[in-house]
Amino acid sequence: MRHPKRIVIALAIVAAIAAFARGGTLAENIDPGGSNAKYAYGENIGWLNARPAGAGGPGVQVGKTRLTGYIWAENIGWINMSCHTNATCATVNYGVLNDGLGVLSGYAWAENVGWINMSCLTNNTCSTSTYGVIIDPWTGVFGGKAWGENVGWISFSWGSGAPAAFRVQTGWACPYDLNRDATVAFADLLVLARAYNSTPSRPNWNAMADFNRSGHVAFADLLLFASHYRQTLAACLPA
Ligand SMILES: [Ca+2]
Ligand SMILES: [Ca+2]
Repeated sequence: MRHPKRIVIALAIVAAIAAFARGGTLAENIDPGGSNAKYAYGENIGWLNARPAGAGGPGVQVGKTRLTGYIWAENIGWINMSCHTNATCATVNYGVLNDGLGVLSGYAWAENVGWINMSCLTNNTCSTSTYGVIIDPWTGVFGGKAWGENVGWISFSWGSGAPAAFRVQTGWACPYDLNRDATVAFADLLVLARAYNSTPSRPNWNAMADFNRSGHVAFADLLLFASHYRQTLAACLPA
């Protein structure tokens, strides 16, 4: 090679542009607690990371109407949640949709293995095989399975007792509806009041009421709660 330095620089520029294209306008919201809650598992393809490169990286952003961003799969490379991720919808219009309450549908695109269907709802095949990926709107924890046309099942289900490192969790959630009756109201305030001023070692500790994850149910949590008071679940969920 006559100009190895130029080649190295050119490759670095290409890599930087690619990184910008993937992460430039994205705002991933996976693993809000920083507990490695970012992994799904494919029966034939191993681990999938919904927050590659960590905070501010090209990972998945859950929004009220759609998902964008990328999952990195250790054995098959990038999986794009939507043509909106990289502004390619004019070429092929596809993407993973959110019904606003956490029920997903639509297709993701894996650069090396093709389409991944997030739900039988996408193509009206639920009478044949009932499956799909859902996000718990109160906790942001993913559940269920997706189907890859060439790779089979991809599981987001590790059960409620699974360690954080075996699930995908997003900050897209309404934790303030503590009793899960779909409204943020007085009954939820009573739950918060019971845990008020507690820390993890206290008998009245309730991690669900520590909205800002400070390790102390305190005034800051009450303020967060108040800012969502009397909202319905749908109104409480972030845009
Ligand atoms: Ca409630
Ligand atoms: Ca707190």
